[in-house]
Amino acid sequence: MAAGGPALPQERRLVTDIPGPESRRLLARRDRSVARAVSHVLPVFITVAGGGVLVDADGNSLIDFGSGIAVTSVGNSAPEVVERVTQQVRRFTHTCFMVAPYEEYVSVCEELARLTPGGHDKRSALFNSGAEAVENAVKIARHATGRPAVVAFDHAYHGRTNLTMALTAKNMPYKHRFGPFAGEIYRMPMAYPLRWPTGPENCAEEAFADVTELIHTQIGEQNVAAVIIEPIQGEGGFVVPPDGFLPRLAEFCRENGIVFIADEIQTGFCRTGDWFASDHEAVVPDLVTTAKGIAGGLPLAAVTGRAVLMDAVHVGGLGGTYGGNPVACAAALGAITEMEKHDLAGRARHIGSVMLPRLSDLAARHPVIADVRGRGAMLAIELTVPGTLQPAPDVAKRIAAACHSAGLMLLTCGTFGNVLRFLPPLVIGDHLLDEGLSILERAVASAGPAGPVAHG
Ligand code: PLZ
Repeated sequence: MAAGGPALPQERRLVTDIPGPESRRLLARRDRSVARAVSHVLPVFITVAGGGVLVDADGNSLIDFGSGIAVTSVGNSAPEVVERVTQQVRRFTHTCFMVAPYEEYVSVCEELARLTPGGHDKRSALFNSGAEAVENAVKIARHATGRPAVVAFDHAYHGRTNLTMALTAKNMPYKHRFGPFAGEIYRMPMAYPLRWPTGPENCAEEAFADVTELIHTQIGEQNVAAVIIEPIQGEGGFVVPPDGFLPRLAEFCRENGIVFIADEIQTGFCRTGDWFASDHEAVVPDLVTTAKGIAGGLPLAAVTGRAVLMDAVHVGGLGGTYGGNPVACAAALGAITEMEKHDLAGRARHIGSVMLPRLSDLAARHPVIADVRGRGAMLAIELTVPGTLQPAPDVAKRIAAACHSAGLMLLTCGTFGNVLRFLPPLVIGDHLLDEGLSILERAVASAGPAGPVAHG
């Protein structure tokens, strides 16, 4: 059995079409047994992965610019993760922390207290998925404040469960015909520099003024339990709010007894070049939700926050059968060790410094690229009909398809489906970054013009 991890040859290698015959055979099996609603970016079946590559059932080795949606930041099957998970699986796999506790859960909560923003007294509770963490953050905020309303933003993504669908902004594919949705969710304009009506230079100031006025007139500050925001929006298009917006929002929450929740599920654990994206402007959220990168690919999520808020909830009020599963906790402790040992926050900044100039050059040559944005190893380009803000999702789809055929795993995102995002594992080698960027450059050059109908 071939082993993954960093020892896997770090090379792009195409030996068949993408997808190849073996993947196509598995896809036919998939079609007969798996719900079609669960879809794929690229239907190649993976057999082994590590470092910056994914190897498929036909023996193709793809460059990974997706990290399984910002999860395998430490690389697939990272040595410390494999080691600790293996040991833990041999010792015991489950007790349920609510039945009988174990040290690994406590250690993860200690690490979360140490690494998340702010030096205040913190507590954490562990869950299985990002959506579950968000749900619980809202439960905690409502319980602690005794208030009902929750404020979320345009272009937000917080999950696919009922409450988190209500928080998520985009209809297709996340919400369409899945309602009715949870109540007391209020949506506010997002500080989106490229699309701010009076220009990016006014965005921070005016967005903050709009949000606070809408909260005042439509909800009433004293009715708001929480404001939840992704410090850099993920699925909604890698929207980076302008400097000043997040600190002012956090301050407004503090002044009005509103719990400020940073959803760091996609941005957290070194992805943006800091431990957390909130660190960039020294924002200290009251509650932080984490998942994805926390555990090197095993399912684990957390809510971490001020002890007074977290411990406001009655004993037994939070939990779940699998939350903080010991194997997932062992993986998290291994992943955090990898991040510190290899300074992966530094690696994320390095990746940004390699990719940003190349992307900016590309944008200068191709007016279909309206914006280059992001931080660290969370980067994106937004595509529009040249000279306009009209989204060009058709061009994004063609570029992604060309990259896929050339052996580069690439994801799209955005409310309008017109953003190409780059989320390589933080351990990816510079030669693969370089090769991936060259593939992207060729795909952009041959993508052709934006079509007349641009919405999807
Ligand atoms: N909050 C900021 O990015 C997950 C979604 C993929 P779960 N993003 C990937 C898809 O199409 O389902 C995400 C996120 C932010 C919450 C979540 C939800 O995390 O672990 O997918 O539930």
